[in-house]
Amino acid sequence: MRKLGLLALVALFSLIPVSAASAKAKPKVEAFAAKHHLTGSWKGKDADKDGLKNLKEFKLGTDPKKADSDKDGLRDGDELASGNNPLKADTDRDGVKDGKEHAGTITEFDGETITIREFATGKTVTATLDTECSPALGEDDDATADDSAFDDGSGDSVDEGEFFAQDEDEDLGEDDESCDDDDVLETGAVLQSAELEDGYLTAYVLA
Ligand SMILES: [Ca+2]
Ligand SMILES: [Ca+2]
Ligand SMILES: [Ca+2]
Repeated sequence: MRKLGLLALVALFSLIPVSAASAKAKPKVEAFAAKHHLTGSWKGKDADKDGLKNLKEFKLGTDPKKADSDKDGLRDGDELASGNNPLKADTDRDGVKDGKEHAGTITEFDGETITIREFATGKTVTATLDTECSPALGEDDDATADDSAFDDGSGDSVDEGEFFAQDEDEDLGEDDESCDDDDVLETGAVLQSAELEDGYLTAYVLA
């Protein structure tokens, strides 16, 4: 009798963690939905229109009602598209917020015409590629051009009005006649910066 009683006790204890675990998993999703006032078939919807469905936001720990959970200027969906952490404002911890160093992404490129989507506005911009390289490329690292339309702080400068794309590899500047732009211009590539001025798009592509 005593032995049977012990077995029963062991069996009872071994059941507790299992039922506790399954009971816990469900309320977590439900608590998330309740906290953010998500009802009905909320899992497949994108309440804050940031490119991430609500269930994905639950899994990531981001806010389904805030497009930019960590307030760094990048929408949660764009954080993933650009390889950043949607819960850290400065993913690479270089002192510059993610939104400041990730301007957009290339959505289409056929060798001549390029389309980018700006993270900040969500808008797309299409431009014809000017394959000429800026004369400023390959010069000294110091940003010496006074009329530079763009300075990302890395020292490279770009002449105003010229469209080109360049990655961060300084070797690109060695040959001004033919920059290897095509190597970095591909669908899905992330832009470090993109500036549209007087009909010219100047962009830097992250390597
Ligand atoms: Ca969302
Ligand atoms: Ca969100
Ligand atoms: Ca971030």
